Amino acid sequence: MSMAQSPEPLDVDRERTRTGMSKTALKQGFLDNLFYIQGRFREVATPHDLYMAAAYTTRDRILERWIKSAQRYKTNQSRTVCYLSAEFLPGPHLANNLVNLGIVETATEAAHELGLDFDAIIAEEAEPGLGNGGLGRLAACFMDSLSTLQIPSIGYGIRYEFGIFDQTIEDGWQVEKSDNWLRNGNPWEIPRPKIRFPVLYGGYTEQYRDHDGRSRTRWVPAQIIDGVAYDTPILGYGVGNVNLLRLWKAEASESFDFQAFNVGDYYGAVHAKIEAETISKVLYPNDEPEAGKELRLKQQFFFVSCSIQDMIRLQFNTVGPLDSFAEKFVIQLNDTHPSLAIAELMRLLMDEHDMDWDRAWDITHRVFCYTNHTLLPEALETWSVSLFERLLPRHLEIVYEINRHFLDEVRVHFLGDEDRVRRMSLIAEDGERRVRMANLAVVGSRAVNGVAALHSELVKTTLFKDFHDFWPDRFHNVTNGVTPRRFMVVANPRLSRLISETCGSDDWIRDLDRLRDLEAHAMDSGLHERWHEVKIAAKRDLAAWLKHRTGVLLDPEAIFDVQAKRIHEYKRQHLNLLHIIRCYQRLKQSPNQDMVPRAFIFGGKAAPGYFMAKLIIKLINAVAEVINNDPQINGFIRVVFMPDFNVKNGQHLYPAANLSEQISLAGKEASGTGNMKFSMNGALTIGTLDGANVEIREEVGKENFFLFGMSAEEVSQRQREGYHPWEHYAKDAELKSDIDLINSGLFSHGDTQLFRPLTDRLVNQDPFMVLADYRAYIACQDHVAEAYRDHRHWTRMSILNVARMGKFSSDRAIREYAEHIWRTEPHPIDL
Ligand code: GL7
Repeated sequence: MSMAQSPEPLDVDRERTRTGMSKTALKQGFLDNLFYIQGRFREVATPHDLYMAAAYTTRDRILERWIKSAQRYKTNQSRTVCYLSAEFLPGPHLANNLVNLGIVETATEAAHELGLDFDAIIAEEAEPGLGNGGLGRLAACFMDSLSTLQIPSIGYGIRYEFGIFDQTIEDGWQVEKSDNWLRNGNPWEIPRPKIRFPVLYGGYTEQYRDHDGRSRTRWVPAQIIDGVAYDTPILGYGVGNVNLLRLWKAEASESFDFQAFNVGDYYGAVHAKIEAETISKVLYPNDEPEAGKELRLKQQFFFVSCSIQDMIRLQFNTVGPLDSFAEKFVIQLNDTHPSLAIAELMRLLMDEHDMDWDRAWDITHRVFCYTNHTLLPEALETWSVSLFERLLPRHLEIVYEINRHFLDEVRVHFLGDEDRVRRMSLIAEDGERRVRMANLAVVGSRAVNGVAALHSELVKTTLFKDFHDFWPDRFHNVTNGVTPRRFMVVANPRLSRLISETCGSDDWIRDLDRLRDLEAHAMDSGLHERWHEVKIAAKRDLAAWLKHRTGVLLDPEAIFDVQAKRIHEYKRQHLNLLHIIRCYQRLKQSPNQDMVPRAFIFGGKAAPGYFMAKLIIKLINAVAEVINNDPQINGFIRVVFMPDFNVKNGQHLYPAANLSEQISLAGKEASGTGNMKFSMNGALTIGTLDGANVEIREEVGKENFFLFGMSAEEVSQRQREGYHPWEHYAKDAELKSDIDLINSGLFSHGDTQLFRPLTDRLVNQDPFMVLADYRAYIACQDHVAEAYRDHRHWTRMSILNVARMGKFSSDRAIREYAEHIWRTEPHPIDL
């Protein structure tokens, strides 16, 4: 046998044994971990013990690659991407790591031979819910792709002790339960008690002269808290590269504790400890910032300060002098939450490392890049100058100084345009003076990007128009993507197998454009049948899951019409509801009509303080209760709210959807990523021309996408002309009767007031123009129903949707960042 030929199976087996990947090695590893780490033997092990043993066995196999990666990156002095994000939503690690290690089958067989239920073991893992939604999940997808593309990187964030709340539904209302995800231990993280940095708060600054007689600034803080690193390995798919997710936990600074102990103030020391630890205690559960929350600002500075100090440490450990910091590192700011990093790097370079302003600024503005994720004005972060000054007095001085230099440039460039200067300033002066974090992020970064083509265009023409006039080359677009490992291979193994068989290889998992190979089979009736079977099987699984958790029984033959995302008025779950009420009224008026059965499925959390979003959840459940129990409807339409939508539960949803609801008001959803996850799993989209929907439609073909509603341009025109929702209400008899039915008390046991805040808002203000798009939406939904009747045609559209989703892999997004923004290279680690 020549060397070029593939080795014989025996060699594969020997190789797998050597690397610990053989079935025998996995079984032995599992039993050892059960014994030596969990202290259990098979007969008395709890499901959680079994999960822990499986997780450690998997982690053991990642560690060798991790150490190799770290060594290699160090000797190469590799340029490293530091992804700073207040949120990471990785989802359960075990199944994903098995996929990326390429040992799903071996592990399943090993478990089987040990008499274990492997699915149950995988289901045991808690969701690490360290994020709210799209933004945090994007960070996790990017970490997966960075490793898969072999790009050295570190994800920096906060190790929240309590992540996003668990949602339960009680009497139709959302009830929040705290998420104690660390309760049973976290086998994936490695604490690094020696990687610890002091984080300073409060106090004052003073001037002094250094030994060369130069005037310097010293910050005398009022409080010092330590950040301790906790590392989670992030393994790439089918490669040796393992990158680092480094999350910081807040602890009382030892020096401070000792001080208190020394003066005998035991209780004071305990108090300081408790207060310190609150900083990483809990994730703010809002997808937009809550004004003025001091703890939130403390959190942001906490992780940013630790991360920058860590990078400086790494710079000294590898390359040496700080002058090449911007060559060694690129820092990507995931939204404005970490944008204090700009001021913190300036401070450290000047106050701790003796640099003058110009040198420090030269490094700083070359190292940072910033991604904007929203145009919603209420989501743009600002901090009151007084709070900022109280917490970060030195940083306020630095922000002022950045602003002074910057506004001087603006004045020279736009002579006499003081209005523009006022708009571009880092400080808003109208009313209470506030620091504009988005302006800080743009000024401090060499590249700014939006997250979908339309969004990036709007960033340039609306939100940052003044900045784009000034620095046109600074602005980019990188359309979001999602990882096919998590959202296809892990979530939908049946479909993944079918795709691999049809395409003759599983190369699509690392090169999603290869899904195009499916197109050649889009008319193949054999494939149609199997495609349909795969979808039905996923629908049966979801139906069983939902029956168990909600008691509602869905018919797997019905259209599974799914809207799963945060509950927000701009996403317009209430538009979906109006269509459901329309279907209901039609069926009541002519019970014998030939309607295509539908299961309407919702999922999503509402921010705990967002009254209208919570009322929408209540209305969904109230409508569900009436419709599901109406004997005349007889299950023809069903409505169900999936409680606690998160990464883990979403994995049941994406494979089972026929129709994906992406119905936000055009111009409001920056990108969306759920739209991609559904379409990759063969759902067709009903959607507006918003966010990445625009590009999804371009890719899959307009004939395979259900489009409705106003464009972003039409929306702004209507708003300029003056929008009067009550005219729609008055003129459209069906719309009126749908809204009136809500007001009648039918869905609220006769209470005609319960949903009034919602219906009044629609009829009188309707900021997200639900009523303006109602007619078009209903008409489009009728098309959907007609299209679903033709099974062959629908299946063909479904296949083509999957075949043409290549663009929406996060691998493509990361490649674009690497090439156009970061200028980073792959550093492969040999297996
Ligand atoms: C978001 C956007 O709303 C969403 O459209 C986008 O897909 C996501 C990732 O870029 O970022 N912005 C934001 O603040 N949240 C998002 O999900 C919470």
